[in-house]
Amino acid sequence: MAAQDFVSPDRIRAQFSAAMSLMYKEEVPLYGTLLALVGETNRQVLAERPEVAHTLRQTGELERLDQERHGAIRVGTAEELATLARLFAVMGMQPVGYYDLSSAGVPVHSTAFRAVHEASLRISPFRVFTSLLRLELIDDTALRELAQGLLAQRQIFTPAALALIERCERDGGLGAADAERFVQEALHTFRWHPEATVTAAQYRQLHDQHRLIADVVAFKGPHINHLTPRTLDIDAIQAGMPAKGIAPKAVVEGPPARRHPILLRQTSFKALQERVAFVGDSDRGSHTARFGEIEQRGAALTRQGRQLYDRLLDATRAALGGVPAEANAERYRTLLAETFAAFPDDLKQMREEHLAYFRYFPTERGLAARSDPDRPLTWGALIAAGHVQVEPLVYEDFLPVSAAGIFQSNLGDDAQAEYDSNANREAFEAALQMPMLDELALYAQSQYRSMQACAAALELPNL
Ligand code: OOG
Ligand code: NI
Repeated sequence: MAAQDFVSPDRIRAQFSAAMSLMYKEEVPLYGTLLALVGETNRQVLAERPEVAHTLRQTGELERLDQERHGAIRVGTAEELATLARLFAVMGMQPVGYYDLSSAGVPVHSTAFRAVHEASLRISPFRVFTSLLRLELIDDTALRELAQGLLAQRQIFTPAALALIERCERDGGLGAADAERFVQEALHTFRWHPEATVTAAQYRQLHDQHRLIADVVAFKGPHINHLTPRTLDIDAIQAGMPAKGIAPKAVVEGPPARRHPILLRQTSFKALQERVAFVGDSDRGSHTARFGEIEQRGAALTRQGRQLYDRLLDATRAALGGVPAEANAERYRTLLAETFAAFPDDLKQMREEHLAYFRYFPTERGLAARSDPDRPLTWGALIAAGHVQVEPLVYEDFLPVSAAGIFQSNLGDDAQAEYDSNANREAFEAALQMPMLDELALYAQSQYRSMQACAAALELPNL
């Protein structure tokens, strides 16, 4: 097949994301309710705040907003992770960033598979937060061996999915029929299976060590555990959930509400009790696997910006003297707002102090002034004169403290195990069999391309 007959990986990803959403809607009816609430809220924000609509139109985020989702899965072995990386590569998704969650009592480390170029993100920003269970953190040898044995026996990919991954790697792409088949076959890996691979007694053993271990080890595959839509107003969602019969977690993770949102704010609702059939049991048991999450995305921060964010978040938690929960939620919100007053909430300042990444767009006035010999010649002056407009570059990744909070709110209080912080990026990369990309480098490249394009449009090649 000639290269021009291949479906672009971006299109395959868009198809997969839509198919996943459809599947999840059937599996988790509350997800449909959540999507309706998010859609309603987004329409309201766009109607009431034309400046938000303008920005999203400018950056191309408006078209992607309704489709925008991230999912999360947890796998058990290096081989599963490496094959997943190949599966995601068919859809143009690469591993970005490393997240160590062991310090937060969750025995996993993770990466995010996503598209990396702004043109691809515009077609489909679909991302999957992917965690690898760290069996080496389980000190009970017998239990570790039970888990390893169970994982060694399972095959989480269908034979047809594996064949299509190989074909894509060999030929350099997939034709339309193969791409469609690939989407259907890949979907099976993420499906919920109500039949466990263990007896009720084994499940209990795994569960008692850590609920997450049972979730990864006792089932046929890495069921998608949430699929998160993007809202333009997470505070409205948090407030509106109870009226729709959805109970949100106590606090919104991430930065406080701001005029110019930064990074990522997230909230979630409690996991569902699922019916499960254990091996050799006529009785059915239950397991909590899937939950709901909603997020609001803001500006990607530079290294300095991120350091400031991390410092302010640490300071907030130190002042709170504990983990945010139901009982101290109000105080946490107050402290968060007070502490983050130190983070500039003004685009000009955020740009001049190199706190965030931006996109640069030529304005009508800038284009009209191309032949004017007296026009401004620096970015700052061009922006001040209205020849260039800047918009924050949207954050496409995740936050480790938030992720830990999301994990924990769904694992329950009995699951708060203690692990020493032991980030092991090398081990994760070895399992993945490819390097993780550095998200800051990706944002910097994207910003650079936008400046180049803007300078070219203004016929100012030396900017
Ligand atoms: C992943 C939790 C992290 C996020 O949005 O930060 C996450 C999981 O529970 O498997 O999805
Ligand atoms: Ni999530």
